[in-house]
Amino acid sequence: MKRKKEQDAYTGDKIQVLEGLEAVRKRPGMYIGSTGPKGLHHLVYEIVDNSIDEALAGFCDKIVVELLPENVILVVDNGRGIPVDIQPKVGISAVTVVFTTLHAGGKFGGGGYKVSGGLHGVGSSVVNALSEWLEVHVFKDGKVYFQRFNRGAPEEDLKIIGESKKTGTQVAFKSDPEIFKETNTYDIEVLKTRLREQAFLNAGVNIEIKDKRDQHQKDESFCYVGGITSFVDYIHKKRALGVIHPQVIKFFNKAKNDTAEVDIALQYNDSYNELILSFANNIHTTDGGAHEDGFKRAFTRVMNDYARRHNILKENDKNFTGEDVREGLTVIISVKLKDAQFEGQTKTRLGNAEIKTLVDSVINTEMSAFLEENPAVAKTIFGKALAAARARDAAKKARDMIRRKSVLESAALPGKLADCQSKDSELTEIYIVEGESAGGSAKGGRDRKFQAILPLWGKMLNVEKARLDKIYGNEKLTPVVTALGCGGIGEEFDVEKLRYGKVIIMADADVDGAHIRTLLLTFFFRFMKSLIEKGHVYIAQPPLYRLTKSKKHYYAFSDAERDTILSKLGSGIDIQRYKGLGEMDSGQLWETTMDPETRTILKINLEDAELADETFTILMGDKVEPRRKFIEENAKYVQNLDV
Ligand code: TSJ
Repeated sequence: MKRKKEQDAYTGDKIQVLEGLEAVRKRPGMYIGSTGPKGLHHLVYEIVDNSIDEALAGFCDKIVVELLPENVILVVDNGRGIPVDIQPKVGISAVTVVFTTLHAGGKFGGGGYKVSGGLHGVGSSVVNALSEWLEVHVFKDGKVYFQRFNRGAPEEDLKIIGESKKTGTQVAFKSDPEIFKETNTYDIEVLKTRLREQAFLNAGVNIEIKDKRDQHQKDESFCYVGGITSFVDYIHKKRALGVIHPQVIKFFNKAKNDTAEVDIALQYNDSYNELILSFANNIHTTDGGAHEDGFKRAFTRVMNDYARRHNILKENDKNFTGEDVREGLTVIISVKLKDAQFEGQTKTRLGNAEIKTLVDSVINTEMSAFLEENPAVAKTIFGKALAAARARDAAKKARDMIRRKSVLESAALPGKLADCQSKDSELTEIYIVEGESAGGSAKGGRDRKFQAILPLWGKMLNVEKARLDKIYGNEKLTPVVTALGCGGIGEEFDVEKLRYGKVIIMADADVDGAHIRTLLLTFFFRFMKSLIEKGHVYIAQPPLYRLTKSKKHYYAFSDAERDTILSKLGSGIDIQRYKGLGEMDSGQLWETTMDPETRTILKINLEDAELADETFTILMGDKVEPRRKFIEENAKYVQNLDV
């Protein structure tokens, strides 16, 4: 029996060793998710994560990330420097092992939990395997060590190339064009967002980013002594949300055996949305998991307990729901734990059930204590929760009424909808069109086999201020809900029932059009999120100009394009500027904007929609100053300021 066991273990080890960097180059997607821009950015995070680990170990407080010309990335830290000594087992330097062995990361660290590790936690050898070249400098023991790799293979052994008093690690790499579709798609804003987030999650670490490709980009450095407290602050300021109590509330708890810790910061604002951002080992767990579930459960219980004890909820009142007590709440949950288990398709859900207990106990003791010690804040918070509970009640009544009504009317499709003939949602599209006259042109121009038209008009309601009940009752958006056929909004929305494969928003290229686009995207983002997640939402791109020369028409979709066409055609040309969709006749609208053969439509992803949500909050919020600032900053992008 014993012999057999040993044999099995041996076989297991062997398999691991055999899996070399060649496997990474053969199936890069398995290791970094994709070979598109996401994967490219992922390389940077993998390298930076190593420096963050060094910072968390207490040996480094400064990390610099540079984007260099030719798509080269440079990361430098002032830590101890990767160990250079020869590993007895393999007879090569630890540096070489780090860059040539899969999953070598963290092997040299002493105890504790290795916290970072990117989406897939694959480490620096994967970056090396996927780089045309990679160079590492280690500053250590008064010397400068250097090694260069080509597509993962060392050019020479690690060697000493000079002397230096400083310590640290410097890695430069150029992603391999044989692997990545494009290697020039580094987006400084994407990198900044991620590095800023990492600076929030690792309080006190200074992360600097420099874009050396572009003279005009100013360097930025992120360092937050307040950690996730500053994160909550930042979110509220950035979204121009007013807070309803002055201080961010912060909790911290550590497991007795030191295998896990929980960090939570929260604050209420005067909006009706909840925002929970959760992280496990510095990885954004967009699908939540044990830490988030634990928080929600404990938070709801603590809030109800307090409300009962203080007679905020009377004997006959029902308990608050989780949503009631989280309305307007922004929460950051950051847990660090040994052997984090990431689940789900995208590995963005934390599995470790044991973390629930830790989250539970910190909320139980500290949130209760906070409420007892801060009765004025408690009063404000529970005022909000009570309002939310009442609104929920009203929403339910409104919903029931609509259901009853729709049964009576046999769930009729909206009267304004010009439906298409096909019922095959793989092929069909619905155009949501602003304005009655544009709706007319679209109905005339469409291909009725697969294109449906739903015109909307009139002033829209303010989604930000309205709760579910108002949305249900609103005559402008109800037709959208019914036409899509997904059974409602929020929890009732079932994307599987969607009647059209593409939902295309078609609005004018002016301020009002931008407003309606923002509003619809915000509506989808908040109440039909999976519609966006599944990639069903698009923006139509109508032309801005029509140029006519000798009875031939040319359409321009931007000022630049207009100028190009002008310079090609020469002079006495007629230029028509389209102020609105309604100015185009059916034929023109089909030809320029609706014909799948010639049109351009813009696919909306979750980030786009989130941005719309933020814009919306600014545009609709009570605060005049951020709105004025937003309009000023964006005035130059707005084509047609008819104010
Ligand atoms: F992984 C990597 F090579 F890509 C990389 C590692 C890239 C960058 C930019 C930095 C680092 C890195 C590694 N910075 N700091 C460290 N530290 C260690 O590897 C280290 C140093 C000393 C000891 C020790 O026990 O003495 C242990 C470790 C893990």
